Amino acid sequence: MKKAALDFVAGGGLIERRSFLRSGLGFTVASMMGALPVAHAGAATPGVAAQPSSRPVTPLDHPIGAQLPAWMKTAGGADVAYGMPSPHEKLVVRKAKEDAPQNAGFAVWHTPIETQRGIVTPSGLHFSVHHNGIPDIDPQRHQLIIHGLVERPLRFDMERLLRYPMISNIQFLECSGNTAANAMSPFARDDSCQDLFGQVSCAEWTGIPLSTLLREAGVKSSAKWVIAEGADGGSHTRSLPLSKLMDDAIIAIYQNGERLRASQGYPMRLFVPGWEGNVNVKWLHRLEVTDGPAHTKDESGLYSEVLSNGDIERFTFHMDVKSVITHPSGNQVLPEAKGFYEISGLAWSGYGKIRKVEVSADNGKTWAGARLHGPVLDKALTRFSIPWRWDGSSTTLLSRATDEHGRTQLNRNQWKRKYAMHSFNHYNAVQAWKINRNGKVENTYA
Ligand SMILES: Nc1nc2c(c(=O)[nH]1)N[C@H]1C(S)=C(S)[C@@H](COP(=O)(O)O)O[C@H]1N2
Ligand SMILES: [Mo]
Repeated sequence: MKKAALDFVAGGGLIERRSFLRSGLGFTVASMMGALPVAHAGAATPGVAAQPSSRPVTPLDHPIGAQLPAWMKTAGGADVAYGMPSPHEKLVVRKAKEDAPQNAGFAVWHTPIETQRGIVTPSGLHFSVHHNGIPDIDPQRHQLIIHGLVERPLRFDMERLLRYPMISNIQFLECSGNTAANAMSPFARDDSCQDLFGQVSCAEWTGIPLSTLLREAGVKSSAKWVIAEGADGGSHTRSLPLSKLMDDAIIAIYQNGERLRASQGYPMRLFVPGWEGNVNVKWLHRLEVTDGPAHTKDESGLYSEVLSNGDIERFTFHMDVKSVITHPSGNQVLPEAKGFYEISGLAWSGYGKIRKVEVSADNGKTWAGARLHGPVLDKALTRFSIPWRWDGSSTTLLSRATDEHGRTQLNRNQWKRKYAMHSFNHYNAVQAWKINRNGKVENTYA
């Protein structure tokens, strides 16, 4: 059959995904790859975006006799009580942020988002930020207290709390300092996606709607805010508007179907969908209902933004719309020029659902809509992808997300003009990855 021409939707080799998927046109991933077998992306470069090579199977390919691998000739090994990733995946791990003094109680660990597919972050790879280490809490002795401007102050132990009706949602969590290096560094650091974007994760969070407990306590009419305090050594404390907590916040007890990891706040945390990481108080033990914010140490200095005109934005809770191409991304190497690749990435918005993601393969001259993979959930990571034929020349890949409210991403120059020189929180500008002729992918400022 004669091959029809591929439909390109934008410059730089972006392919119309329906033309690619349509049967009968003769475009297979294999037909679009170069003639040479592709070196398989080994464990040394986890998550590299190359497709594996495929070629017709010959009789010689069938393993027979002595060629059978050892694992086909002997009984397998024993299983374990709690499953772990394959030892062959041992390079897929969280990474401690270099400039955080890990041993001083303040620690930041980044998720390797460029090794993930789908939208859910495995619990052991969830990013974490601890201002004062991980407390070793005995769940038998842990209590949650609700007091302040309420009719009936309440005290819950775990046993009582676990009897309440629970809800589950798949939602992202992002530190307001995620991608700060690209906001602050005058030159684009040659870092990986994990280094630059690893302070975002997405999990299924299960717990008790806070509205249930606050209603039971009977919130007084003068109440406007709630002070949430953690039981860690530094008593991490944030003030939150009562309206948001009544709306969709939960006391999270489960993460991806099992009890919270210690790193994520065992035995319970506040989960505030779409809002900056640090208000999601881990190891939660006290909620005080008040008529105003407390201006705690954790909110007055650390988590405010300075605008270029000198004004300061305080209580900037929402994480804004943002996206990043994870495949291919910084420090990866495309194994073959002039080949087919699937560009894939993640988009999210603290305001709601992602409506569209546009991708450019020619540094912003032209754009094409990527496919959003379902489910597209409220305040969750959303997977997008678009097929791409790289012609081997140096180019720059960009992604730009828009959410259901029409909020979209600024480019870096626009973002830098909006905020003061050293501002870095809530950085959500369009990310650019440079593709070098030798296949190396590099962080760049477009
Ligand atoms: N009690 C307590 N809660 C905390 C913190 C903390 O240090 N102590 N760190 C906050 C910050 S800055 C972030 S970004 C999120 C990170 O949540 P995670 O570690 O589960 O990813 O937790 C927040 N909640
Ligand atoms: Mo954070």
